[in-house]
Amino acid sequence: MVKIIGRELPNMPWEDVPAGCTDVMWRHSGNPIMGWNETHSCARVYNSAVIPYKGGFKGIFRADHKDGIPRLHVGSSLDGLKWEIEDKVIEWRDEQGREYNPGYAYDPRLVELDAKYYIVWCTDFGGPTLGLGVTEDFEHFTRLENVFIPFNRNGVLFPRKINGKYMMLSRPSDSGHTPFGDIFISESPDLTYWGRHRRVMTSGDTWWQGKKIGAGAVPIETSEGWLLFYHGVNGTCNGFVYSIGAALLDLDNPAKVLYRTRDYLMTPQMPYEVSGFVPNVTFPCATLQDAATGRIAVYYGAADTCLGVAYTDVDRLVKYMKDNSYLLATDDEEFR
Ligand code: BMA
Repeated sequence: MVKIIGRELPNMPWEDVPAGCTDVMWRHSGNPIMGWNETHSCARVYNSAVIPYKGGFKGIFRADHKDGIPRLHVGSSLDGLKWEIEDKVIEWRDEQGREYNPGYAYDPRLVELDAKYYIVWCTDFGGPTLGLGVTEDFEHFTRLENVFIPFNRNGVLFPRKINGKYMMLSRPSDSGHTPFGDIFISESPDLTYWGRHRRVMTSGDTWWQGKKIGAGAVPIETSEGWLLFYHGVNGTCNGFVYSIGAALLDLDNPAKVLYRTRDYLMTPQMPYEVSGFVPNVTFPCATLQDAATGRIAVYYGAADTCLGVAYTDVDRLVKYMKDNSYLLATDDEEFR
């Protein structure tokens, strides 16, 4: 049995695999769990991150406002499915106490690390790059140093130090819609200075992830390696299609890919995934998981319009990955 290494979370959202479903991941029957006009200022809530907090759940939500600009909001939930989103935008202060409000902020990831909650998001820094901030109570938010210079997106922090270093996955990009992109890893002694960059995974070969890839949710520590949900992008004549895949990274050296899904786990298929503000997008940003049962709930943005949940269990998924893995030549050691 493959085990999740971490806490038990008996109150996380869950539904058993539907009768007759042969897929490794299946959608929540009540999808989407949120979308248009959740609050007065939030036009659409989608690519967002959630975490267990004091017996319930907190989230950092990407909401595009009616001026079209994406911003970050706090949300709370008792069951991980019904959420109260705050209408006011997160107000950052830097470490000197000065106010900081990025021109735009999107695609947050959220991780508990050293008993604090860290947020990585795509921020305005004269071009998109990774912002980093921390909170202890989801009321006061401290902005830390930006992680990288532009252009970079899809920053995901590991939930613990590895060999004494903080580790972050990221996806160097361009200033626009980026028709390329691989997943890299960088390490830091202090969350300020980042280096020893390695390329972890490349796009290419299998069509669903042939254009670019990007880390999705915070990696889940398992007995077999770090389980990473990521997005893979295909370029069609009508634009990009964002699907969801998974990889298993070495526990001590997560620059090393052990297994990687040859086929996508999920691709835009449901009406709320294939139609919306940006059609054909499934974009994972967070998971909840229960170490006792191996249950995993994946939170993903759909069509840049709404938020969905999908389920899998770790034993079933890792077995599937081992049987259906497809490593690219460029995932090999010499390129790291
Ligand atoms: C990416 C990001 C995501 C978005 C996706 C599809 O570049 O901007 O926020 O979901 O494009 O539009």
